[in-house]
Amino acid sequence: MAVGQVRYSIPEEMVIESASPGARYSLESASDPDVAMNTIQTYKLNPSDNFKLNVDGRKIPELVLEKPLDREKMPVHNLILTAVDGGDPVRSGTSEITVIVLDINDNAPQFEKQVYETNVSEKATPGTEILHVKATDADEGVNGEIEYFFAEQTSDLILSLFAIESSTGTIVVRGNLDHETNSLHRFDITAKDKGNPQLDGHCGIEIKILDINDNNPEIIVTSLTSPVPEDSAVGTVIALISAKDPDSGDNGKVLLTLSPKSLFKLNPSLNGMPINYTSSTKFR
Ligand SMILES: [Ca+2]
Ligand SMILES: [Ca+2]
Ligand SMILES: [Ca+2]
Ligand SMILES: [Ca+2]
Repeated sequence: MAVGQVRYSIPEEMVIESASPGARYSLESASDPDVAMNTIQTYKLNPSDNFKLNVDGRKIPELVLEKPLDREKMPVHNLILTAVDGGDPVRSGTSEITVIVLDINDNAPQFEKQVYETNVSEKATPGTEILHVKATDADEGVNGEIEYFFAEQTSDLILSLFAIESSTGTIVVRGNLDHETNSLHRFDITAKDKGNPQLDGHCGIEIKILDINDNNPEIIVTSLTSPVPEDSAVGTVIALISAKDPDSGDNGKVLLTLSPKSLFKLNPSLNGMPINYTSSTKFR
């Protein structure tokens, strides 16, 4: 009885092509020099989820793919074909069949998170690393090699402010960030494998730009009575002023003060700060 080893390389199933179910792989028939009942009567295959055995009229066994192969689940299938003769005593021989499943690019890169969020100071300089994104791809070789890019349709503003290292997924500052102009940036990153055809995956990025106190307060005089008549009564409103500071929180709060020797007083008002003339001393 033949004892041998057979090796097959079969692509994992993708669509209705390559090794789709029903594909047949002819196995050399085992040879048995005996004749009649003593020659090979049956073949058996050890249990397999993906293959079954078919023996045609000429008693040539063939391996039939019953279920798609998935290299990512099982890259190698070891099958044992047993040939049994009809003699007495029964004799049998086995062939080891090794099926190597060839990779097809059937997995898209997948990011570890759907959305990555982080904060960066508006004073961060170009080259500062902000964030790492990471995607994985279950395929083999180039089918599983990933590169990172900004998604198509990413705005010119984003492209001017941030950069991504395609091989590492590191996002760095590229331009000058400004909390006062944009305190939050949202964009998408695409991971592409190098298979043919190429598959891709996406994730979202949200970068908050943290404020620093980089703006001086500005005083705005909205109305002013000038000159002021010297007999103005104490309490006369002579100017409405306001102040603004585009920074956020305490960085944008403004405290207005007048020099202590001033003849004027600051009073809060709804729409600005009226300066009241409060001194009884007339001024010239
Ligand atoms: Ca694959
Ligand atoms: Ca892939
Ligand atoms: Ca400020
Ligand atoms: Ca600021």
